Order: sequence, then structure tokens, then C-alpha cells
Amino acid sequence: MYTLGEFIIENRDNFLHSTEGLLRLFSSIKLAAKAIHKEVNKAGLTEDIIGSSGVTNIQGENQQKLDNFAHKAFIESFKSRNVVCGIASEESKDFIVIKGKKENISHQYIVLIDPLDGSSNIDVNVSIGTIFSVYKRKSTIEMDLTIEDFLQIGNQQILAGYIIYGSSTILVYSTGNGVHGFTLDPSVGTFYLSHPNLYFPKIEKIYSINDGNYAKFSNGVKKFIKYCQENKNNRPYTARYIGSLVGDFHRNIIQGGIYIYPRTASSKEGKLRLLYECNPIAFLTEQAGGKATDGSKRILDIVPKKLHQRTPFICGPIGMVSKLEYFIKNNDE
Ligand code: P6P
Repeated sequence: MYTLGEFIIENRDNFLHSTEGLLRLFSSIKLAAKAIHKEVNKAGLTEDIIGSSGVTNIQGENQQKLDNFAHKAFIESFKSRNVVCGIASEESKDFIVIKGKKENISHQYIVLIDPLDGSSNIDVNVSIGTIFSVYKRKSTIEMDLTIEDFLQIGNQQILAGYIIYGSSTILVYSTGNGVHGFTLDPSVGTFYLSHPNLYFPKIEKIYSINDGNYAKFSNGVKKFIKYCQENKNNRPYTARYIGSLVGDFHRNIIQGGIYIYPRTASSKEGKLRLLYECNPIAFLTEQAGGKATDGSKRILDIVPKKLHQRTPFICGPIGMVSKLEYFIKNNDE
């Protein structure tokens, strides 16, 4: 049973950057993930972590107490390992600079993170997750960090992944050599390899979309939903949507399904954030043999302009994504 650390060392020849740096990054990520796992698993027992914090976050969303806890856990954990020089979080308006010893060459990674995605599900005990995306800084270590260090194009990611806090806590990541999942054994606090080489199955089974927005979808998206519901050629597909991107994606990459959060009449740019939700999930999607687009353009080729910019987001098996793009192209443009 490989631990995460053993797996990284065993596969160090596949990683183009510093293995020590990657081990330090994961040391921080694992530390914060275990702290969040502990809090998530007792939500409901102690009043101080469920429910709303009473604070509206920079997204204008009602910040859950656990959101705030998760945000702080990652910031503190990254600070302690002296490997990350800057963080952009869904929970903070501007990027956060982490001062380190300038001469420390491993102090060169940029992390973009959604500390706890789907947190409205905390109070109803539905899986939630952390999503992270890592780049090397563009500015030299003598310079101060700039926004350009964070507005990097998705195909430059050196590491992307998520942690799902569900029936078990699983860390899933890719450095560009396949997608691998590690399950936390809470009794010893160790992540063990449980899902090597995750890859979309050939059978396409599931479509995930918030059907409550049907009236606001474009004709192309509506036609695709009807296509999924037709009774022919291995359809109808199964509809599954839990309102938690990490939960829906994790099920879809294992069972074979498409996740769709398109533009709607009321939100022209969709809802999901490019830098710390769509880019990392798109990276994993492609590494698992799938496709991730905004309905026409590859997500990983979108040039970011703002830290919290949104994008329509479709990810899943190539056949399903291409079929939806076909409907959009022939009905919406
Ligand atoms: P809706 C959670 O807020 C999230 O960012 C994703 O995790 C999830 O897939 C989506 O939004 C749910 O949004 O509008 O369907 O409730």
C-alpha cells in the first residue's frame, strides 16, 4: 500500500520540477486536509463549525464557518512549509503574499484554491471538497509578486487536484502523468494509494446539471438534456447532481459522466471560477482522457484576466462533451 509520499518518490522521474518542492507542497496540503477532515466529521456536534458565519464573503456568498476554517487552515499550513510564495483563495479578494527566505529556491510556488467548495452542503451532510491549482511563480525571487503570477493560463499548471470530504476523505491529483487518488486512513493519519490511474470509463452513463435552471438555459443546452433523456442508443442516461462540483466530478470520473454549468440568461459567464475551480478540474479531466471546455473553447487555453473571473464549464467524456458542443454550435451561435 503506497503512501502519497512513497508514490511521489517512486514516480519522481515523471515530475519535471523539484521533487522536494512537491513533497513540501503535499505536506502542507495533507496537514490542512486532515484538520478539515476532523472538523467536517463532527459538523453538527459542535455549534461552532456548522452554519453561517454571519459574514458575506468577497463573492457575496454567505460564508459558512467551515469555509473560513478551511481557508485559514490552508494559509497557515502553506506558511509553515516555506514552499509557497503566494496564495489566491476564493475566500479572499486579493492574493496573499507569503514572505519567505528569498534565497530559498523552493519558495517558488503559487497556489490558487477553493478551500471548501460546495459548503452549502455542510449542514445536510453531503460531500464537499477542496480544489487546488499550483504554478511556478513567473516573477523572479528578487521581485515582489504581481497579479501576473496568479493570472497564468491553465495549461501551465504543474499540479492540480482536489480533496473530497465524503464517506471517506480522498485526495486526487495530477502532475501531468495521470490522475491518482489516495484515501485517508484516519486511524493513522496517512493517505494511501486507492485509485491509481483514474480514467473516464468507455461507458457514458451520467449527466450532471442543475435542471432547476432549465428555463434559463440556451437552446443548445436544452436540446442536449433532451438528447440525454431519449430512450435509444444506451440512453436515457442517469441524472445525478448534488450541488458540489467535487462530489459530482469524483463520481463522474469513476462512473462515466458529464458535468455542466453553462451560461444562463441570468449569468452570462456561468457561475464557476476559472482559476481555482475550472482550471484544476479541467487539468484532471484531460489527464483522465476527457475534455473540458466553456462550450466551445478549451478551458486550459483561456487567458485569465481577473482573479475571480467566472466561466461556463463543461467537463467529462470526450463523446458527451463534443455532443453538447455540437448542439451549442448548431443552436446558439
Ligand atoms: P447551483 C458550489 O457552490 C458550486 O460552486 C459547485 O460546487 C456546484 O457544482 C455549484 O456551485 C452548484 O451551483 O447553482 O446548482 O446550486
